[in-house]
Amino acid sequence: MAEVRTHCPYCALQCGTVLGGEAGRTVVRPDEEFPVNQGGLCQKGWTAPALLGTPDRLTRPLVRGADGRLAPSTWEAALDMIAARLGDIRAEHGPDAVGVFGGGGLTNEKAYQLGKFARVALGTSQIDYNGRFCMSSAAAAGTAAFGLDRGLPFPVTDLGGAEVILLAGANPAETMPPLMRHLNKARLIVIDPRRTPTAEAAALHLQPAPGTDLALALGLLHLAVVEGHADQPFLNERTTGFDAAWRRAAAWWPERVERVTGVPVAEQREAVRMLAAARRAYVLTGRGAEQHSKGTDTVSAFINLALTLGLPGRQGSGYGCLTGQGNGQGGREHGQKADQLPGYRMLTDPAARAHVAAVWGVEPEDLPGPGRSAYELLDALGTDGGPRALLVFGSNPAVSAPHAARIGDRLASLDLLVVADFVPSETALLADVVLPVTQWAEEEGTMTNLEGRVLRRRRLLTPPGEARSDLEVLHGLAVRLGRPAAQFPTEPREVFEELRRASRGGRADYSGISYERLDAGEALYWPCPEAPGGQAGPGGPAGPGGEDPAGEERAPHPGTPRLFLDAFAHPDGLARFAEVEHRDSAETPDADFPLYATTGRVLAQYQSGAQTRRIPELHAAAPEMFVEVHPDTAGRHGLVEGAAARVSSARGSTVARVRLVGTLRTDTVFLPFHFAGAGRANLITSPALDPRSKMPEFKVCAVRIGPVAGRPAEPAAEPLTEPLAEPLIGARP
Ligand SMILES: Nc1nc2c(c(=O)[nH]1)N[C@H]1C(S)=C(S)[C@@H](COP(=O)(O)OP(=O)(O)OC[C@H]3O[C@@H](n4cnc5c(=O)[nH]c(N)nc54)[C@H](O)[C@@H]3O)O[C@H]1N2
Ligand SMILES: Nc1nc2c(c(=O)[nH]1)N[C@H]1C(S)=C(S)[C@@H](COP(=O)(O)OP(=O)(O)OC[C@H]3O[C@@H](n4cnc5c(=O)[nH]c(N)nc54)[C@H](O)[C@@H]3O)O[C@H]1N2
Ligand code: SF4
Ligand SMILES: [Mo]
Repeated sequence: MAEVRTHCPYCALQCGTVLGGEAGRTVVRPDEEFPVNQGGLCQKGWTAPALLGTPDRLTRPLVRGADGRLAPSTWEAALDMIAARLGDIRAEHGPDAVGVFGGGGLTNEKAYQLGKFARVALGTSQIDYNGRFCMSSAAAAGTAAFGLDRGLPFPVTDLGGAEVILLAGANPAETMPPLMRHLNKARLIVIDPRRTPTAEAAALHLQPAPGTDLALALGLLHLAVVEGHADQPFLNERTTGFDAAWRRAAAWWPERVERVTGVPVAEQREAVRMLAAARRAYVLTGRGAEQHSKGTDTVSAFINLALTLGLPGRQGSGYGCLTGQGNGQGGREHGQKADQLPGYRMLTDPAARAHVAAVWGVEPEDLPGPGRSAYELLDALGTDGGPRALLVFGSNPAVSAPHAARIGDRLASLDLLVVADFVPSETALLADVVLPVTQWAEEEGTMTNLEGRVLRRRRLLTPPGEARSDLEVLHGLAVRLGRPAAQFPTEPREVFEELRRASRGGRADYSGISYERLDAGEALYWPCPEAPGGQAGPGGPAGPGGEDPAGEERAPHPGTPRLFLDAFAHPDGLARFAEVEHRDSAETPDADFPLYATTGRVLAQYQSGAQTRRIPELHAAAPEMFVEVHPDTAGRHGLVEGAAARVSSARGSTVARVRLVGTLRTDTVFLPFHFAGAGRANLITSPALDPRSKMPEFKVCAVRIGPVAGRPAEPAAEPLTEPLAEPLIGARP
């Protein structure tokens, strides 16, 4: 039986798998040798092959006809039609009238090519991607503190050597189960308003009100200093800016923190004592701390705490962000972000523009400037001055964007919506043209996991029907838009070779990484410049590199598993404290909307659910929208276990089945965001954005909750929400 070593198609852990069998009978098992999952897989990984042959898999292009229905078409007709309409829209409204929305699940090659396609073939500045909704706050704070943003600047296996790990707003027991093998060796401190399975596994669970982590982190820093745990030699030698940060934290004495967060003083003290007493400790953040209108400052406050204790830049300790999507790390390095060029370069940097323009064979002045961030882009669709056409690759914003009803209206107002996907996602169902693409097991490429290690995705199967790879789609469109065929290759390896050159000398330098080295089994973490070993300081990004004539004789650069051990990546080598202050969430409970709502994930569903809702075993495990409510709160609002509830915010409402959870805060309800239609959590979420990262406030809005009108306050018998959207071939909703 043919077998390939590859990786799970879902989250950033990118568990190693061995895939075998043939179309219709593909089987997966964990790769025992891959150190991240060490033979483990979660339920989603085990069942991933089921999506390859899902009954409503897209295998032919679909074009919406004059009757308003999507109907099968040919690739020629579909691509010709898109190119012609894009041409008209550009001629009438200019190049920025076309927008592109990418995804953190795309391979490095696709993410790179998508950014190049937008800037070179479309000439538009209007490109961003769903990673903006994911780890952008951590990226902004990490870059500011360390000069470089690699989610974990150390291998995952290092976590197994820690004595204490603080998890702020992360629930890996459900979102990355195999990671718990490493985490469980330490005593965990979990900060989460809910008593999650991760919190159950913790030595200490701090349960703040949603949106108050910034005050809590300031308070922990306060205690660390007044109780004498500041690492003074480390502060002097390796950091700058402590005094300004301390001036803020000095005012956050424990009783004040308890008043704002609800976390008792004794628990704050215990957390600081545990961290300070550990010889090796980590502070890790997840979306719970990051998806706020103050997400960047909140992460900065946790980094301040880690720096005060002297954790970052030391082997066996540190700060990290648990990046989420399969290629959430690589997806933010190669230029699909509004302000970025490949190699994690900035679009506003003249040297970066000159370097990348030379690789692309264009003039630097022809590269557009930075565009709108993800929510701002979606919010501007079809408005005066906003894009009139949108191409979506690897996202389902009709379900996953905040204030989803508004975004649904914006998508519907476009002159042209094109969605490339392998399933009829809720966004695809709104499109004028749907392009069927290949899935993980049918394609080659690379992914960069949450530790910055570059991995090979390998092909086992031939694509079904007429499905094409995203690279082929971009090629077909670029050629029709008048670009030379050779400028948009369709072979992933060829694209990667170009990506290497484009990233050379950038912050995320991949120039020393090749398919050959990866296929030979090397574990390569960026930066990995083409210069031989020792040319790039392990503490910082590679220099211009790659041109050392002696390089050929010496061993190639080994990559950089651990960053910052000698120096942080700022020019002076010092880490920077951030002067941050607590502020309220954009919305706090009031008389009309007396409760906090927060949102997140369950084990059996992935993201917008477009993939996992189609897998019978996962659907059975998590079939419909629910809302977690404390029994006292439910009682006050006329709800019982299993009843149909309406949860309403200032923007709209969603329908969910009540789950009584005695360990939840009484002022908070929780909703997963994996469900579609009337059960979308994002019908209620707030589009307030972080001013720096432009991260939406997915984790806090103010709501009221009650029985669905006309229904008795008793357990509802029938399913509340449809698992899948309307039949594919149908009128535009
Ligand atoms: N099963 C599953 N796994 C996944 C995914 C999935 O969709 N499903 N998605 C992947 C992706 S893209 C990502 S980004 C990661 C996300 O991984 P996580 O960050 O672990 O996931 P979330 O459930 O979004 O948020 C984590 C926790 O934050 C808590 N929280 C809510 N509000 C607050 C707050 O104000 N403060 C604090 N401290 N905590 C708060 C929630 O109760 C939740 O338990 O998961 C990845 N893995
Ligand atoms: N309320 C609330 N909303 C949230 C969050 C939250 O915690 N709460 N979390 C946010 C976060 S962290 C994230 S990451 C986003 C994710 O939200 P989305 O961006 O909607 O993520 P997915 O559901 O993974 O959508 C990916 C889509 O692309 C398709 N796809 C997958 N791989 C490929 C590919 O290689 N090529 C192409 N063309 N298509 C592909 C899939 O079938 C799917 O339809 O949601 C955000 N929204
Ligand atoms: S933890 Fe993530 S990568 Fe591993 S099997 Fe589950 S979804 Fe796949
Ligand atoms: Mo994410």
